[in-house]
Amino acid sequence: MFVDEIKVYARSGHGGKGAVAFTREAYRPKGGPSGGNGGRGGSVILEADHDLNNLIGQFYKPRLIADDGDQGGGKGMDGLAGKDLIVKVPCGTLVWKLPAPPETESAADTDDYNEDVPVDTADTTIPSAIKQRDLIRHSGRDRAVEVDLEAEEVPEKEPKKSPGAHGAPGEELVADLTTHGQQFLLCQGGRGGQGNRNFATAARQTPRFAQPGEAGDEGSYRFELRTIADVGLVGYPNAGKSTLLGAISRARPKVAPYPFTTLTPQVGIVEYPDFTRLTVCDVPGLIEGAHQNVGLGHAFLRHIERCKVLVILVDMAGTDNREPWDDYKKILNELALYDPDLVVRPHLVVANKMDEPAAAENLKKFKRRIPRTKVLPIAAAFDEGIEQFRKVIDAAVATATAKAEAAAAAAAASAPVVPAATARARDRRKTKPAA
Ligand SMILES: Nc1nc2c(ncn2[C@@H]2O[C@H](COP(=O)(O)OP(=O)(O)OP(=O)(O)O)[C@@H](O)[C@H]2O)c(=O)[nH]1
Ligand SMILES: [Mg+2]
Repeated sequence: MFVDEIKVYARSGHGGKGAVAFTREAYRPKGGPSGGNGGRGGSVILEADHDLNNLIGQFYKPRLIADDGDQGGGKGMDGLAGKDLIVKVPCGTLVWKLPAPPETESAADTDDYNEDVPVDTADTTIPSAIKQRDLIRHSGRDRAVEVDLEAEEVPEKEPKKSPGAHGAPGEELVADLTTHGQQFLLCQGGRGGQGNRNFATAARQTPRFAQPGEAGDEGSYRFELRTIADVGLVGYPNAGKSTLLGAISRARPKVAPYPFTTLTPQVGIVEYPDFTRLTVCDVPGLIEGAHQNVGLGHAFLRHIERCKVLVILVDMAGTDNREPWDDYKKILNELALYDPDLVVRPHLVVANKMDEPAAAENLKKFKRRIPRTKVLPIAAAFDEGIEQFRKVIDAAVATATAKAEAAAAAAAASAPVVPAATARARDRRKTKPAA
């Protein structure tokens, strides 16, 4: 099972309470306060791990609860700290904090409501075949209200939508774990309380109180995996994406002549003679209306969001009477509807199935209809054009990386830099009292 999105509840440990204790031993009848401190609660920590490729671990354990700290003891003994809970997640996991649920109506409020409508004096009745009967009935403290289901409006079920590139409304992005070993403190453990020996003073030699421990953090989160790959393969189902991935890497995704063969993203590694590597991600096919959840919907597009280069693979043979130029436009449209940023991302157009008789004619028509787009013709199933494809994606990724680095350097250069000496002088001026 492939899990790339999961909601979890996380809670760190409660701090242990401080102890109230006094030393009594031979030759020290009034040894003074000796209550130890409570231990701190364990924290919930997320750690990125490159050996994982999906969030299945959290599917089976969606409640991430760390240990509480132990309470302090006598003789100055501090309580044991709660053990931190380290949760491994795949590299590329985004952590969204979900909004807190609205407060539910308390029992007291419900009682008030019932007081307003005294049960015994309620004169609302509905006719029945035998006799008039109460609309509101009760047995002991439990009361039931009869509801006319026909009159009630049943809200229409909305189709489940993916939260999109920027999360669902109300969600806040709190972490993005991209590199192996990177950690994020999701919930900080509560502090332990101080024991009474900390409160002894010359004037108060027998403090009979101690601090309680503090509660830890808690909250609901959504973990979302966005695969980290250099190149993303997108296209209609059956265009030959998996065949192409198998031809350029050692990945062996399932290939079959029916749509939606690939149900989960597949990542392959392309190796070059100079020992450089590229990661290529094949996502399930897209069709028109994917933004309305048609087919497998937009759910898997999150896996190509981080790709430096996109490859739009078009079935140039026009299988099932489809028109390649239409497929291309529809794919661009679906990408734009998911995230407009994806369309301006560098993308290559690759024409597959060029071994088929109709492909050459279709390619000519494609170039006529979409003139300014360069198309690379290949036949993935027969290894034709594969070597050139490997070179083209290598060059495109190198260009995209260089551009991104230049943009980052320009952004860093345009940020105002205050020399250290100037900053120190400014701070001195700020703190210096006026003469
Ligand atoms: N003639 C020909 N057939 C091809 C070529 N490449 C792929 N095919 C066939 O096209 C069919 C679909 O190939 P897949 O690689 O499964 O297509 P896909 O794009 O991964 O499809 P989904 O996983 O359903 O989205 C298979 O029967 C392949 O054998 C090609 O270059 N020429
Ligand atoms: Mg496939």
